[in-house]
Amino acid sequence: MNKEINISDIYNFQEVESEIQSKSSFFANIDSKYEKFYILSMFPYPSGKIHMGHLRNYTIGDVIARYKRATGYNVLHPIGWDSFGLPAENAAIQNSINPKDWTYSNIATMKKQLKRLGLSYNWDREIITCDPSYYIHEQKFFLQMYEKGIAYRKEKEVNWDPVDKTVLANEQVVNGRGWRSNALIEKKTLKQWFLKITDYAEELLSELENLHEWDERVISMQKKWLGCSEGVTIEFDCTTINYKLNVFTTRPETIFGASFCAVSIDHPILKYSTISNIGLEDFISEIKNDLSSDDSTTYKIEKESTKKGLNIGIKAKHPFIDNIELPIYVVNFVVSNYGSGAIFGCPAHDKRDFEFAEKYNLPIINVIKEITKKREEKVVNTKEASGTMYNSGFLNGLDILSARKLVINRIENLQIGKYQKNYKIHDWGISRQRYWGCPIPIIYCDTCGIIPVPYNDLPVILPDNIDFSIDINPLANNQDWINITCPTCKNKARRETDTFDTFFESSWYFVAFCNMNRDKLELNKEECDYFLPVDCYIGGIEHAVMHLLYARFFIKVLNELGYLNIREPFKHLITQGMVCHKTYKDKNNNWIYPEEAQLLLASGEFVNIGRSEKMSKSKKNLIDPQYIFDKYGADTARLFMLSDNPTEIDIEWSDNKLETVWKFINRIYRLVFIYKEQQQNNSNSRNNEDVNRKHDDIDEINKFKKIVYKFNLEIKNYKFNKALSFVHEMTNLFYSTNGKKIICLCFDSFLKIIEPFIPHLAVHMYNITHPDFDSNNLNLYNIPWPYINSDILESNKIKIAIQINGKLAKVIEVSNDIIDSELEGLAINELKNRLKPSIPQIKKIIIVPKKLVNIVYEKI
Ligand code: ANZ
Ligand code: ZN
Repeated sequence: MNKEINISDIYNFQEVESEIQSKSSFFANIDSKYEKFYILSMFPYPSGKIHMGHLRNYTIGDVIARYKRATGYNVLHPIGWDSFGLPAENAAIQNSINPKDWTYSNIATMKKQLKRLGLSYNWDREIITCDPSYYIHEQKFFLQMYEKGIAYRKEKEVNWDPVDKTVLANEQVVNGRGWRSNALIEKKTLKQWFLKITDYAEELLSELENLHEWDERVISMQKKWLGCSEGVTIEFDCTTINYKLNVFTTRPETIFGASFCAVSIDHPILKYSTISNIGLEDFISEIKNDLSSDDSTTYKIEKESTKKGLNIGIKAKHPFIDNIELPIYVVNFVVSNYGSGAIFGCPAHDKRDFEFAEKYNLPIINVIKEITKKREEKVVNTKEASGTMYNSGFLNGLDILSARKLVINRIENLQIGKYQKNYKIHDWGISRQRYWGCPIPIIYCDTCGIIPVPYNDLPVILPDNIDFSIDINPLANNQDWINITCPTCKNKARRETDTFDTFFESSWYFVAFCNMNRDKLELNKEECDYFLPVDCYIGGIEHAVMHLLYARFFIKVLNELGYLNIREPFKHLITQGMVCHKTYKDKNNNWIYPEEAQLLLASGEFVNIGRSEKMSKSKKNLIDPQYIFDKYGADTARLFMLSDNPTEIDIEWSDNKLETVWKFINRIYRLVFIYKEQQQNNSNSRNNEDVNRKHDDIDEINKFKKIVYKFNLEIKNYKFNKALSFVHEMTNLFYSTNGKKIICLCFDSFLKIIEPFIPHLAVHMYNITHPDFDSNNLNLYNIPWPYINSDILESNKIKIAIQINGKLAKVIEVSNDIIDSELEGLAINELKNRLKPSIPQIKKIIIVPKKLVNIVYEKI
């Protein structure tokens, strides 16, 4: 098939991109001949339009998907919509639209934008979580969890968001405020549904050790959130009453330094308090007051709030020293839902206890000779440090860890306590008093109690006819929907009106993608077994605890319910950096958009140009990605997102950079002219090839191969910015005098290499240079990936200096051909070894070729 292609001087991205997009679709089906690869970017909330963060996230995912496809994998690359949640409901209230209509119309807009980007999604697997064919499954999971005791209902004091009028999980309360509304959170007692994530705390913690391909920051945040402490309970006999006060401590070796005991404001011992009831009540309400205006959801008051206490008139006998009696206080820094809600205080070795003891004139007894004590430190936190015990009876002379072991032993032998592991994580409260969510499939009957909706009656569909004019959850107000006959006794009964926390949907959506038979109640086990786990998952670090922890928990449960063979959902986790932009304020100190700032500046008005921050609606430092697609096209947008920085590091938006990328795209595009010219020359000279020319060619071909070899190493590790620097080198080679001769021999490989990054241009250039290319089937599947053997490298060695924050750390000897990411890897290892066990936040890595690598970091 011969065709005439119009080759313009400037790449006509509009025409080319839309043609190629209309002719490409991507499917994934079980095929045991191929190894599968499941690549997933965290699915979007359909807020209205694609923002820069999406663009970066999906570009990274798509490059990986295309690269894996090009290297022979059967790639699953799905997309869907996390479409339940509050914004739809708020929009409904403000603009009187139905949340469903709002959501679906946003989905339509955003889908168009995603298609415009040329993302190689398996659109046939698209899911929308607010669709009953999706949530029917999670209603079933919930009922099965209920049968197994993993889901339970309990009256509990919960975090109440007075603005969004709903309960929030602890994870959704940040510094005492609602994560969405920013309202001060109140405490309320409500009957709520919970999932027993605490039963899985131990596995959630221990399995972190095996997630070698996860961002270490996420691992450390999850560890912190799970909050495992090993310690011991100790019973203190009380003096005046027959009561054993049970305390929890992680530092039992400091017991000889104990000078008081303290309990939380709702501890049962307070019943026996000998002080006046009024005094006690006043104190407790004072503390409660402080708490509600404070961060009441963290487990301990770690903030620098003043320590307050009240002596309750009862004393506790020291378990190891005769005749020593410790006063018991009710205090504001011991919480009821951790350990046993009671402690012994050791002021010499705990900061909070120290402050308390100073205020209330309690003895401060030092029991550890600290080797590394700094002179100015009053309190020595010796948990990890070294030291020797003194003032400590049978523990004298021992180091801290041996003392800890010995005292635990003694406590257990005397049967006054037990070794105990505590986790800080609480069960996951999943009830939300909101309309736009998945209905909890439960019925309440006055006679029969809690009755699960029978499986045959699933899904419980969210009703459409709702009234938003009343200021409560409109479901609770919808009598038609609420009233139902009890499936057991056939009397009148009522439906549960709470809906699931929307994290319920996102905890398993990646499983739903492996399920093409949408309308059935059964998941497709064969597809789940073939495609899961997700091989590479990409999203922002802000999901480190909630989503990523809930999803891990959910998969363990689905495994136990027999749906899945896996117990961990995500093999490799990439946490991409943010897209940042300068911020602007006008003379009245209001945030303004970049365009407004330009206009003001042009007319000589005052604009306060602030530092670059994550693009956000509130600070108005946004650029609409649509602007890039319209002006430069999808390939430029993609390349911009990948060029500058590694995926984990923030990128800075700039028009100039975008312009540079656009120029580079055109420089690549114009290689077709060189190609055509050389093709012509070659066919003219075919009959009189001379030997010298051949040698020249081999030299140049080897140059090309060497670049490809290095490129391959980078792309294999998803170091896209580095890989792209080799695409620059290849392009330069083709423009150089001798390179021009070999362009025809290397061009197909070159196009194959650039396809994952700039798929439209790659296919278009192939189309131009191959007159017999089937223009109905525009892909490069027939070109093999250019794998190059390492013999191509030189064996010469060079010396490279590793610097850390600009200071020389080490000199190493490496191959002359070492690639940047290998060098970075060596520098990062060096840094981590030095900082162990803390984890560095790497700010940047600077490489001076053949000389040095400088790694700049901050401790986190
Ligand atoms: C005596 C002691 C001596 C303690 C010492 C610390 C240092 P982590 O490690 O975070 O688990 N604690 C126990 N239960 C508490 C509660 N309900 N509210 C507030 N604080 C509580 O913290 C464990 C330590 O926190 C325990 O060890 C206890 O104080 C305190 F030099 O016991 B320790
Ligand atoms: Zn009944």
